[in-house]
Amino acid sequence: MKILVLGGDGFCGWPTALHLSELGHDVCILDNLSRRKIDVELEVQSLTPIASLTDRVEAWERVSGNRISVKILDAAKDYDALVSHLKAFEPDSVVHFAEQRAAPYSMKSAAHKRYTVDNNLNATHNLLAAIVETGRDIHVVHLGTMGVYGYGTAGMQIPEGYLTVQVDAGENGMVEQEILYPANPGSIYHMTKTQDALFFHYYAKNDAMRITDLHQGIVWGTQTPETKKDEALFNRFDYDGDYGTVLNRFLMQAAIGYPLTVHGTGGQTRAFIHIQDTVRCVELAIANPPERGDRVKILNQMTETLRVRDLAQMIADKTGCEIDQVQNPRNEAAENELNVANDQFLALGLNPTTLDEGLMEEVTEIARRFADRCDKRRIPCGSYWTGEQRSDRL
Ligand code: NAD
Ligand code: USQ
Repeated sequence: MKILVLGGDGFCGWPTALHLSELGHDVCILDNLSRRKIDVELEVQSLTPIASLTDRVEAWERVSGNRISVKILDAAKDYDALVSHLKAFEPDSVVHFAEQRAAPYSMKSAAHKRYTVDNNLNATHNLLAAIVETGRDIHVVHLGTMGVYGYGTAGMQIPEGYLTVQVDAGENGMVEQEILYPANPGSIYHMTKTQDALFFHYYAKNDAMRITDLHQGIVWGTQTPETKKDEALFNRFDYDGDYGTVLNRFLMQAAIGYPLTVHGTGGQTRAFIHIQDTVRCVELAIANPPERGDRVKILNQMTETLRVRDLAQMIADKTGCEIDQVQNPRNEAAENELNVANDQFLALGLNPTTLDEGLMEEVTEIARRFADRCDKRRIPCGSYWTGEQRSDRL
């Protein structure tokens, strides 16, 4: 199959591109390298040294014999070039990772909010409009987020995208409808994903486009069997206060003896998935597309839920690292319960990788090995959700 991976230079996109290439697909990476430029803006680097995209694909060809082609292009801005590339490469599927994905980065300032909205909504909408313009039947697999459902306590199991509701229609009695689960974003970044969902709903309905939206939890880990094959294939590892996600941050903090930065009481419960399962889920989603004319196929891409303070305690017990309860810079529920359905991926054959000692060890090993690359000044979160929180801090 021919597969175009938008955002294929990023944390999830790179190991996915390698995995799809390993399976024998003809893969092309499309990326504007914006994530590397944001590292320069934030004066931080991936904890793992990462090779340039050119060196990455050359190393992959050397170790696997498979060629991955590269197209440097801004999907949010270069619409005509995007159409031309879709016409030239003729993909069967497009995997769409190409968005600004950090909630704290999206909340740093008005400029960051506007950039995140412009980039994410235009990248997604340009892709959909461009596919219609090519006239080809291309399956779109988009990486969405569990955060579209919101992080309150739902009091029920979170379904996979759709909710059956009953409305009292007066003299017409009770009316039953299936609706998209009500959007409840917790940051500007998460809001862009809820808007993406409406674009998908519309294009599936109007143009019979085949679309799969993967509502993914927080990804942890760094290596996959393919990225381990050569140092030039190593995946990025974000640890800073904007892009580092909670579990990888804690593993890195433990490795360098930095007290684990639990926000508030740490009562936030979140969904998690290991990077090896991310790439496997994308493989399964590509192999099982919806039919033309079907509604958007939505799958919850997560394997376990954990509370932040339990996560911190687990890592502290294992490493002896201290826990520091810091003021929460985010505007989010201090405590929440979370119960998520993920039956579809399990039925398709996903065998979940859970947070076991071996894997944690592996990540900690990576963190220890590259500890000298860590700039401790970049660990605290300096992005506040509200002006009040910012001034409390000053
Ligand atoms: P990332 O920032 O590491 O990768 C995104 C890639 O897309 C980067 O290489 C970037 O340069 C590229 N990109 C961004 N805007 C672009 C544009 N306009 N044109 C072309 N390329 C562009 O992020 P990631 O962690 O790999 O996340 C990928 C996707 O998965 C995101 O959409 C994110 O919302 C979703 N996701 C990630 C996680 C996680 O924990 N990392 C969890 C759930 C969902
Ligand atoms: N947190 C801490 N300490 C830290 C960092 C985070 O307690 O040092 C807390 C946060 O306050 C939050 C939770 O941990 O309650 C998760 O934060 P996170 O940064 O790990 O994850 P989040 O901002 O939700 O975003 C990440 C990805 C995003 C993806 C999302 C999936 O960056 O792209 O969409 O996870 S989900 O959370 O399921 O919506």
